[in-house]
Amino acid sequence: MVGPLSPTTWGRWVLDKDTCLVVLERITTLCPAPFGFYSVQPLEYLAVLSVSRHPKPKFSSTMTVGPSASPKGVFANGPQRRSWWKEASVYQIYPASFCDANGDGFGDIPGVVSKLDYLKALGVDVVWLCPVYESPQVDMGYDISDYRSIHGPYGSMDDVETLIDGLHQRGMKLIMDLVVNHTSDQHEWFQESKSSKDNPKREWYVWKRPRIDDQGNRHPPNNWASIFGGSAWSYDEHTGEYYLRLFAREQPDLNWENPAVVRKVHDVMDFWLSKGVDGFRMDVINLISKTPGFPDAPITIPHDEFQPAHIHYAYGPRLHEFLRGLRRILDKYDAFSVGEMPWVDDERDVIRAVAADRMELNMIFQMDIVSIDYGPEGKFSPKPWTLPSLKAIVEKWQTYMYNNNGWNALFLENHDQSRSVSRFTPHRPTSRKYAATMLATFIGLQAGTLFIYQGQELGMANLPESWPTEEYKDVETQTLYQLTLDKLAGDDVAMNQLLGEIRLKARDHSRSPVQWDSTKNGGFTAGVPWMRVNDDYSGCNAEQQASDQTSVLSYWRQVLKIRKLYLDIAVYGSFDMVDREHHAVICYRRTGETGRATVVANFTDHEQSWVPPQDIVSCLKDGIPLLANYDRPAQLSGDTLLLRPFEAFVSLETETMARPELLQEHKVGLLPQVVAIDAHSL
Ligand SMILES: [Ca+2]
Repeated sequence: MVGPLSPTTWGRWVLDKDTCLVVLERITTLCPAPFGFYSVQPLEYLAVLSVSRHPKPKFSSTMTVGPSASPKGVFANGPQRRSWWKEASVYQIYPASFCDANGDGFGDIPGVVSKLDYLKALGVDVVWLCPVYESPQVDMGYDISDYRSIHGPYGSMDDVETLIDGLHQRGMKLIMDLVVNHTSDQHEWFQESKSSKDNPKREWYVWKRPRIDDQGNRHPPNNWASIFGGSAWSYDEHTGEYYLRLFAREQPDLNWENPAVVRKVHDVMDFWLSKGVDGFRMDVINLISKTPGFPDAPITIPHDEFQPAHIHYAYGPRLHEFLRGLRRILDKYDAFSVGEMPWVDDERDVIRAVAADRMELNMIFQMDIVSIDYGPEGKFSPKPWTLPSLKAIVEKWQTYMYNNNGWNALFLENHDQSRSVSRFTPHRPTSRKYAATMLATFIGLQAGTLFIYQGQELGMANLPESWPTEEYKDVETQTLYQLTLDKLAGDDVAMNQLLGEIRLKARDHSRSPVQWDSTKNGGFTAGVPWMRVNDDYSGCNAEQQASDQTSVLSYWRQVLKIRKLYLDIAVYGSFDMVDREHHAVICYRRTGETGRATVVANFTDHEQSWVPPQDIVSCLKDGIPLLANYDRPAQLSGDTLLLRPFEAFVSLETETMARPELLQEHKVGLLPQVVAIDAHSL
């Protein structure tokens, strides 16, 4: 049927009575098919043709994938399907550090309620609230002991209902965390499960008999390592068996092979969705299906008793079935889902979970950007990164999702990452707002659903270098520091390197309290904050920035408005990277049916000369400036663009350019509206 392609290029056939779905795993040549020849670039992957068996076959669905795939390729993509969650901007709240309403030093839900007008003014559509459920807080709320009640210090169920109502009254939505790979060991389900081998809930968790060696010694049932170190199994003396826990011993894994567990998870989702919650961020959702039989993991660390076992749980055999089950519940409410899927690196595996036709997740958090500086030994080993490598990641996911009817979640920060302005730019205090607004431009004009983490909209930075390690509260940071101190005592060079990495990447940086005003503790609490407020709060806080048209906060408001005003371009448009190689300047274009935006950003703290391609030059000459972080336009000298430190702007060509009356119709006033920042303060 398809001439010179060898049988190995045919991935698999899926047949039903009417159609024959052919999946080509890899195409490296001109590809003849019953409908003519298709020019496919070398090393493009995975073309899916749906071919009717009727006499006049035609395409019903096509995809091209791969590093060289182009939106203008032969398999043209149809228009992007529109959905409210694609057009939404999401604001993530880490409740302990957001706002403390009762003065006990911990943020709480009434604190969130008190800031709803602030969030509305920012222009976000959705609030994602990290776990606030009943929990012993072994893992900051990701160990839930009751899915239907609220952790006391955060507030009450009434407070959650007030929050939902307050958001809905303002036209915003709420998504909550769904943590269902595991529960807390204090959950009543686990308490019952461990009470005896014949308890009805025994099979709600994964219990296995010990492995006994030739000398009669007891061992865990297999060699899987816990993600937190040591064995993935904990022994229960009372019943003489081990239970599986991929994370802490206090976080037993639920047994998704048991239909009763799946039903209970669906019930929990129904409970919250019927209360008015609009969707979920799903914690480590790819781990819910494990290889049956729990075989040993391959030995990749020869001297360790326990081995990384991602191969047996990161992409298990029933994952897609389980995700479709979750989706059926979400669809009853037109609700939203974003999945966390660690250790799934292959884009083909990702698309199987997020492509629109798959009816699984809406999108996942893909981690390539936020692990760009992970060294050979992980997060806290150093690795210099380059702008071309960042551009390659951006281009890969932007074009891949566009071409495959998938969707990106755009983010530079969250509760597990440090502050982006400190991590990705070499800014000084005087240039911070340029750097922060440059990053807002870089991420904010890409295709996908935009996620902003609390304080990012203020350009909040990492903790001061002068702070001692005792100010770092995160168990990850403290454990690593103490272990390394024990191991490397006296090796000042190695310890200083570690400290440098902690100051750059520790999770503590994003967990310091939000800086609301210049009063004591940045207005976060009237009491003693659980974690020290960053020293810079008097110069970097929401109150001051709200009334300053040149602030980082004002700039973010503009970015969010532009996404709304130019949905066709900024949300649904195609993506083209312009100059892949330039070491300092990033330029990309977004093209929709009504126009095109060109985004330019200087990632460095000094001036750059850049010679753009000719069509970019004409766009810069003729386009209207939609957004810029300097008050005067970048200078074009001949064909060379001169960019100031961290300069970023967006230039727009659209059919409405010559028709100001159309611009008048926009809800937020005339464009272009350029945010002016005083260049002399650099
Ligand atoms: Ca409180």
